[in-house]
Amino acid sequence: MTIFTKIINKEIPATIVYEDEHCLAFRDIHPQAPVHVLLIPKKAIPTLNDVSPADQLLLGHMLLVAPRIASQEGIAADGYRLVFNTNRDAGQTVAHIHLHILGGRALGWPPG
Ligand code: DGP
Repeated sequence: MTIFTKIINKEIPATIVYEDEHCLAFRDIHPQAPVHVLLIPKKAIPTLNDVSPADQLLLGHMLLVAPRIASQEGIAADGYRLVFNTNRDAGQTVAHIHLHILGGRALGWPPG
């Protein structure tokens, strides 16, 4: 079990900005931008490499929810970035897939 399962189960606190039956979004504890929200499925999937066709609706749902959160956070028009870090080279530190929603400033490219 990861720390994100504990957040889903409300065993540890987080600043939740969105929740439905399939997913949860909360503010990143180490924000890298003025808006930095993590959107996670309630289903515990370790990495994007572990998704299966059965997860198609869930992942599509997350991509529909993310812009709604961006709009709610006031960054939709100016712009934002969605990131799934996967495994070591991308710096994934929590083995429960999470979609970073980053915005509120001009974001550099390419990533470091
Ligand atoms: P990643 O490096 O892609 O695995 O991102 C994991 C993110 O999760 C990282 O930006 C920090 C955040 N994080 C880790 N533990 C907690 C926590 O307990 N609460 C919250 N709100 N965020 C966390």
